[in-house]
Amino acid sequence: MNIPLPVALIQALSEARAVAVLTGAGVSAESGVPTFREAQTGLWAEYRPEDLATPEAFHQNPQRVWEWYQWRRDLVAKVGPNPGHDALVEMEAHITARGGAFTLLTQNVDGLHHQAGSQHIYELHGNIQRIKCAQCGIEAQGWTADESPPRCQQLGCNGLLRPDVVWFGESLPQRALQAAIEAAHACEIFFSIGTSALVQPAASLPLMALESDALLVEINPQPTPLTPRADFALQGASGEILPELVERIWG
Ligand code: BV8
Ligand code: ZN
Repeated sequence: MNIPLPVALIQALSEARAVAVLTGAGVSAESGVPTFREAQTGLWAEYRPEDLATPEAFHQNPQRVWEWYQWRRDLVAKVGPNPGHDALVEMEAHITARGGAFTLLTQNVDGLHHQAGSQHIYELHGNIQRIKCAQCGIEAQGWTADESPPRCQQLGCNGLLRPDVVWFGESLPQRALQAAIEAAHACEIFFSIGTSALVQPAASLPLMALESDALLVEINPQPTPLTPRADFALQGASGEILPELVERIWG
């Protein structure tokens, strides 16, 4: 790995009592999950994710949206966590072992942080593996695949099932957002990893951390609107930088 790790960052992370981490699709890229904004492939190539991940798209063409998520669920089911996910599990273990606070705020809906073993996670945009009814909101435990999308089996409902993710124009889960805001204000170091820092309100969390005098660390191969604000902008892949950072501190 040829990205130099600033000594000041190593020092600060060795002593930090409270760390918050915001992750985006880039953290799952090295697992083989396409990032949210990179061009889609195959039969979805003609669609932009932002146009499919909306209530309007689902209302207008429930089958197309259901099948896009089914394609993503099948893809995610075939992959696993990468060294970047694993390094975050290790970082959390070391920081909590010394009595510190570690909070993982993810925009990702693929569940890979859970799979890797991270503990203190808030899924700001939901989870693609969870299915709920668009009508009564109840989580579906199973469904018959004869319809696309399948129908809710709650007595008398028969609503359309949908992924339990936050679509554009929908509010984030209140408890997760509240916890994220608190963690951003309470932390000494805030990591923004693998996110284009475009989607609100998640993209405001690093700014809240800066307002509370936290050190801001960005890990991303491309510059983002956040890069100029970062105390440490590490330009590279999370699957390379995070293991190196953990190795340097906790060896
Ligand atoms: C809301 C779930 C309102 C679905 C997603 C204020 C200002 C402007 C706009 C708004 C605003 N407030 C609200 C809006 C509208 C909108 C918004 O933010 N629009 C933006 C685009 C301008 N926000 C909303 O609608 C939110 N809702 O605020 O509701 C409201 C308020 C009150 C009452 C009612 C309503 C809801 C936002 C959530 C949308 N859902 N996902 C699904 O996944 O299908 S967001 C979607 O984008 C994904 O969750 C994704 O995680 C997220 C962010 O994208 P990134 O993770 O950053 O992914 P991206 O591809 O963009 O970038 C990847 C990065 O990784 C790149 O930089 C790349 O270089 C890097 N990378 C690549 N490889 C690697 C890597 N990094 C590290 N290592 C590597 N190897
Ligand atoms: Zn229902």
